[in-house]
Amino acid sequence: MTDTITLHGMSSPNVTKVVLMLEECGLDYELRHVAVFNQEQFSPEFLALNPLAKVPVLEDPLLPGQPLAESGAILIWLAERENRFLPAAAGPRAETIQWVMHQMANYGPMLGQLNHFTMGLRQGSQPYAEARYRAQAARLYRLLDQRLADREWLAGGAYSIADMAMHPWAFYLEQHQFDPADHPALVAWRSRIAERPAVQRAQERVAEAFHARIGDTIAKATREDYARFYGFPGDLPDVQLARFDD
Ligand SMILES: N[C@@H](CCC(=O)N[C@@H](CS)C(=O)NCC(=O)O)C(=O)O
Repeated sequence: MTDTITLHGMSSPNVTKVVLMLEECGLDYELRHVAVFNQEQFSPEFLALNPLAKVPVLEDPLLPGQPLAESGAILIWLAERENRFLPAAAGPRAETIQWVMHQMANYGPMLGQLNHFTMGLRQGSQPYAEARYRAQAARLYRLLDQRLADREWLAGGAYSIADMAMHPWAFYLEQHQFDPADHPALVAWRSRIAERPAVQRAQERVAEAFHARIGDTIAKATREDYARFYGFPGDLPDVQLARFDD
């Protein structure tokens, strides 16, 4: 462990949300790329940091010997460490944590599954799964838009870790083929956040540390790498991966 904070990650929303917070707090940190498409998350060194083999993981000199996984827990830790972006008063604090949990329990898993069934696999190859997660995503995008219709920020009356947790996920709206015109409050909130200097700095750091590398790791990934990434013990079952289509 070094004297600075180290964030292990890749260019994904769960990692980006932590970089947003590190930048908002003006902390010194190092970003370390983990090649998840090449099984690096299963190396003994990384498994010692997170036995579930997922990024992000934060190593913080203020938590010696205690690498922290789970992006929501990391955001709450940093908010408490810095005493920022998580209101102190009981009601606003509970509301903010509620929306962090909401993102972690609903938006991350459901939108993540929709990504899996629409972006990784050959288009249209899993119609039931695609319809199931598209319906879930529709509910979640609708809720976000309704929530933001009469407030500037998601919770607690101020910009907070709830907004940071949700913001990187909200960019899937168009990729998931929902119409931004049907979600005007969501889109306005997304732009408000994107204008923050800390958000722009975070995006530069993520691009510099991770974006350039992810293309290489995907290009190198074998069927075995994908099987491991998707959690299958042997080779992939008979699914149609867009990446290996001829
Ligand atoms: N609930 C976790 C999810 C973390 C997660 O899904 N990480 C993905 C990248 S965004 C990962 O590391 N995948 C590699 C794998 O599953 O092998 C969090 O929010 O931190």
